[in-house]
Amino acid sequence: MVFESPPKQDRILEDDAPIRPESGDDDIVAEIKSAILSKIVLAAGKDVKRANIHDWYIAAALTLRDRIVYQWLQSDRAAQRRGDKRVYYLSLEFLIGRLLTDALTNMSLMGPFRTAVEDLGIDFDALRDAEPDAALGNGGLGRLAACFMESMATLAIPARGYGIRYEHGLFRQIVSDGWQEEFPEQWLLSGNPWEFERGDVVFDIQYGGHLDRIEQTDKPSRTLWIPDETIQAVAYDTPIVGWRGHHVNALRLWSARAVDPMRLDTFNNGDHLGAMSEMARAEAISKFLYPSDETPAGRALRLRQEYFFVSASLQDILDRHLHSDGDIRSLPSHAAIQLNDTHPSLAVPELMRLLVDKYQIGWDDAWDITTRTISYTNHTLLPEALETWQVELFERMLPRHLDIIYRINVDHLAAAEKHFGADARSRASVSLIDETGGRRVRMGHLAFVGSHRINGVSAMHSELMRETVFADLNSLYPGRITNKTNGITFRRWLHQCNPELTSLLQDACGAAVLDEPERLRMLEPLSDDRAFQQRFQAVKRANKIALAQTIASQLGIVVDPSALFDVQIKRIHEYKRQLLNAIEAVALYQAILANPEGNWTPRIKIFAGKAAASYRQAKLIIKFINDIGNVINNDPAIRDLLKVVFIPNYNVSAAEIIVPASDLSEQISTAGMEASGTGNMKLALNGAITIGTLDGANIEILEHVGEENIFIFGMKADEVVQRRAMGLDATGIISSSPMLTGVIEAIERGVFSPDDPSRFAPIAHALRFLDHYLVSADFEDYYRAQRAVDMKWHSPEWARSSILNVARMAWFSSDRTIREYAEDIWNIPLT
Ligand code: 26W
Repeated sequence: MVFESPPKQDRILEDDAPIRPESGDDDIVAEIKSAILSKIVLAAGKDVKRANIHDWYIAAALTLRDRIVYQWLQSDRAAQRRGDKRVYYLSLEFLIGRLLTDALTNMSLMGPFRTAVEDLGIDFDALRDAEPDAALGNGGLGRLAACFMESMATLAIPARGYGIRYEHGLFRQIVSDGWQEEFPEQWLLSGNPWEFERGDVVFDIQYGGHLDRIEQTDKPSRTLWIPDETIQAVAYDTPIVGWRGHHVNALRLWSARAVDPMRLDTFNNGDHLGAMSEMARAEAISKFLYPSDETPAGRALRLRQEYFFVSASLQDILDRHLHSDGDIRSLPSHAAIQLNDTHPSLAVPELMRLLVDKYQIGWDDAWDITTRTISYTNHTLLPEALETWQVELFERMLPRHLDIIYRINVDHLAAAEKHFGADARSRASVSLIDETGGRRVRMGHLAFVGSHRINGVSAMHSELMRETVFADLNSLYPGRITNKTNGITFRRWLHQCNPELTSLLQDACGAAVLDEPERLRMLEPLSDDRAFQQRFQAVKRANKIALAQTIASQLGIVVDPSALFDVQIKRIHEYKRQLLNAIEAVALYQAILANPEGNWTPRIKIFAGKAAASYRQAKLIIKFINDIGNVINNDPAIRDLLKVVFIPNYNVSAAEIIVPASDLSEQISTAGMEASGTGNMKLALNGAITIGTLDGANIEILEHVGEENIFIFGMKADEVVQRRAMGLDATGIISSSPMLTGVIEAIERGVFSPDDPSRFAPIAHALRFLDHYLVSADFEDYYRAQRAVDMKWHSPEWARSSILNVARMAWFSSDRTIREYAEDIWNIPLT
């Protein structure tokens, strides 16, 4: 065997190893080749001659995994020995994408592996593309969790991510005749080489049943929960390698299974079919990711999922803590539990249940332990996305947890009464139970009350948390809300996805720029240097040619790489306003038709994103984009000055191709509605200039890049509130804008849907009378800002601004974000 002894550490840890060495030295390449060949035979059980590209991918991944495992065990042992505090990141979503290139980059083994694979006669890029994209998340929140896992490993913070091992991740999107269709995703179909099934880490998860109160003479009464359903959670661990391979953490995902059929009454009564259906019911819990984004799922299965992963994770955390420390009371000094949105809020009552019912700790002590251990990140203030659950459903599924929530609420409302006095409105507004129209448990309030820190994800969002949704809670518990502006991992979103730019940056700022992103500042004096601008633009052009090839081969649309690539890639949602971008395309189309000889800037408008399957208006917007594309792209009168392209099945891997090829980044949400955004950071880091509203982290991007290097337009958050208060009718705005009138009338005439002229009536109607997202209200200013983009595109100022965007993005590294969490929330010292 080739890898019986640990690989030579000096190779992996070399500090100034280049990101992509031209080729590894001969013996390491030979070692890798021979290991890959043995994996094909011994792990896949195949003759090398019969191996297909997928077999090669599995063999390469297993070969790399062997090297990671040594480092992983070492990281764990070292943390254990030092008694380090650990972070537990609880998230229903981890949008990790592919792992091979990530792990290769971070292990500094990209060069040797590429050489080894190609020496074996295999196309490395094809092998890389054979890995399915792990899409265990919907969008921003799930991708943030993945970036954070990588940054925690990079900063050598002992951490573990906890989530669900969904058998089917986010649906595959097919665009058929312009309409989105959803198909199940099958990432596990051909096996997953990264994970380790932990057959010995299994917990019982219980639901339903009833409570018994046991009165005790000299002590408070006790409550016994007698559940009527038990299922099991089995752990699967995936190693997450930090930059330079110094530290490796685990992502632990739970898979649901029925208890041993021999333990099922139905089975023992001879009802084998009944037993099968019980098994299917248990396994349903980890079958699908809920594909909703910003709209509550509202289904019992979702609540079952939430409890399933929370309970398994907490049992695991407490077991581990007791094993290493022996004293359950010291939990807050050894564990920080971070709740990624409200989806894991049940951690609050579950930790209380385990402490009080299982470990017999008094209520007040248990509450102190709980609040000192847990903290909560909020990712959205959209009222429709704030999770609540019907009390009746809760009581049926988790009676003991509801009981605990009521008990927490008693103390909490007593504190509220003291604070707010007779003000019943404030008391009702902070209660864990919403009594307006059917009683519901407020998961955001529950997470807030059970946490010592609550954070928003951009400066503006955290401020709006204090002023709006959590205003009363903030007044009751002042100082708990803090801001942690999001970040992105530069390893994936620069080094790996844009290797050519990375080499140029290494040339310009020194190789250390890979470890110290602040060095990007050294680009500033080069931003005016014509020779440097040309090198920078040559990289961008090469990336655009690659994207153009993908578009041509996938969609049959030919786009000119010298045109401006105007990109909006994200979930499709009305508040993100893909519609504003699309109607601007229509307005521009009409303007070009009216003045074909004008000095127009050739543009390719590129859209990509998925709509929740049940979100009708978002799906109609996808159809609208495709239909206007059909008309515009095929109209010879505009001579290719404008094209509209919708790239189907947007996912992490698609983003890795689109982001480096973008010139203009569309971040145009209605002000006050996008909590942060992280795509805005990825695009700016790769040299795209932002056109955006004063929303979320755009504001901080503006502060960093400077106002001459970004295009800002539109109403501000407070103006949005004022304008909505005046009503949603946009008739006045439309009549004062001939351009907008022209656009809406064309939509209504069926110019873009001649086969069904009324198809887009709901869109025209919203633009005219229900302008909740201020698409009509912001249209003129957006159109103006887009013409300023056109002007700048033709001047050397474009390259300058683009370079300055890259130069000034260091602060948006998720390493910075994680350092702030470690200091202010987790209380973990960093060296
Ligand atoms: C209950 C249904 C549901 C599901 C998901 C409600 C809300 C969500 C998420 C909070 C949606 C989400 O991904 N939010 C995004 O989080 C990113 C990371 O912080 C931010 O950058 C985005 O602005 C925010 O929309």
